[in-house]
Amino acid sequence: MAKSVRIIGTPTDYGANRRGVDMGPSAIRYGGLTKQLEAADVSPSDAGDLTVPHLATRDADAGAANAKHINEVEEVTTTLADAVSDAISDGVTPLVLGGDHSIAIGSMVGSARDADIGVVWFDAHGDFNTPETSPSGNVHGMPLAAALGIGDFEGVKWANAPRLKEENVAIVGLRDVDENETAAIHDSDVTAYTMSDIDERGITDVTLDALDVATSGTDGVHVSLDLDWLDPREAPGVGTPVRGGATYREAHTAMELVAESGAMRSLELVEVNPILDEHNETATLATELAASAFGKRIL
Ligand code: 4U7
Ligand code: MN
Ligand code: MN
Ligand code: MN
Repeated sequence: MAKSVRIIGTPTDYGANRRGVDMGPSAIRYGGLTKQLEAADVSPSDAGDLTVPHLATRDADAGAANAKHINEVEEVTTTLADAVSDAISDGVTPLVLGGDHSIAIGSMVGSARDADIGVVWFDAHGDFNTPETSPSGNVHGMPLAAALGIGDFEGVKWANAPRLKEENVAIVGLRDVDENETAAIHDSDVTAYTMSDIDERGITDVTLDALDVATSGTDGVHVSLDLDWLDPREAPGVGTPVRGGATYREAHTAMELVAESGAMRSLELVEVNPILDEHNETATLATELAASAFGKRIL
C-alpha cells in the first residue's frame, strides 16, 4: 500500500544569516518532488505553503541581537508544529520543506506532541547554540538546543519539544562546530558523529548507530536533513557551506537506511537557498534524497 505523505512548505528565512532560503519550498517543488515521491511508491498530497509573515513586512532588526527575529521564529514554528501534528493525526507522514533550520523547532514540537520521538540530524553544524553561546544570533544555529529545552530563549513557548530526550538525538556529519557548542554537546546526552567518524567507520555503520540512538525506546524518528550536510560540490545552494561534507552516494545510502528502518515519523528538508544554487541542483538533490528516505529502489 502506498504511504501517504503531506508536503508542508514553510517559506521562511528569519533564522538564517542570508536571505533567500524562504524560496526553498518553491525550488524543491520545481526540482521534481512529486515525481520523485511517486517513484518511491508514495502518494503525496501538497498542502501548499504555511501562511507565515514575510520578512519585508517586519522590522529588519527585530528581536534581540543574540536571537534575531525570535518572535517571528516563534510564530512560524508554532504554526508548523500544528501542521505537523495534524498530519500525523490524519495518518499521513509530514514532509516539511524549509526554509531555514529554525523551523525544525516546530517540526520536532509537532512530531513529539503525541509520541516519544528520536531525532537524526544530518548537518555540517551542531545547531546546538543558545542565545547565550551563539556567535551570530541566528536561530538556525540553535534549534536542537531550543527543542531540548537547553538555554534561555526568553521563555518562548516552543522552547521545548515534549517527549524528546537528549539520549534519543543523534547528529551526523559534523565538521563546523563553535567552541561553546562543542562543550554543550559534550555536556549533553546527545550522540554526535563527525565527518571523521564517517571516514573511519563508513556511512552505513554510522547511520545504523544513529538510527539505534533515535529508535531506542521511542515511537518514531524525526529526520532533519540540512542540505549543507552534503559537500558543497554536490549542494552549493546553501547559506553556510562547509567543505568536506557527505558525498552524493553517502547521502543516498544514509537515506536508504532511514527508509529500511521503517521508523521515520516526519522528514524535513532545510536550508536550500535557490539564490545561491546552481541551476536548482541542490533543490533537485533534496527531492532525490527524500525519495530515498521514503524507500525508492532501483530494482
Ligand atoms: B545551520 C553557526 F557560527 N554555528 O550558530 C551559528 F558558524 O542550520 C552556523 O546548520 C549555524 O545551517 C548554521 O551561526 C546553521 C556559525
Ligand atoms: Mn548546517
Ligand atoms: Mn542546520
Ligand atoms: Mn546553513
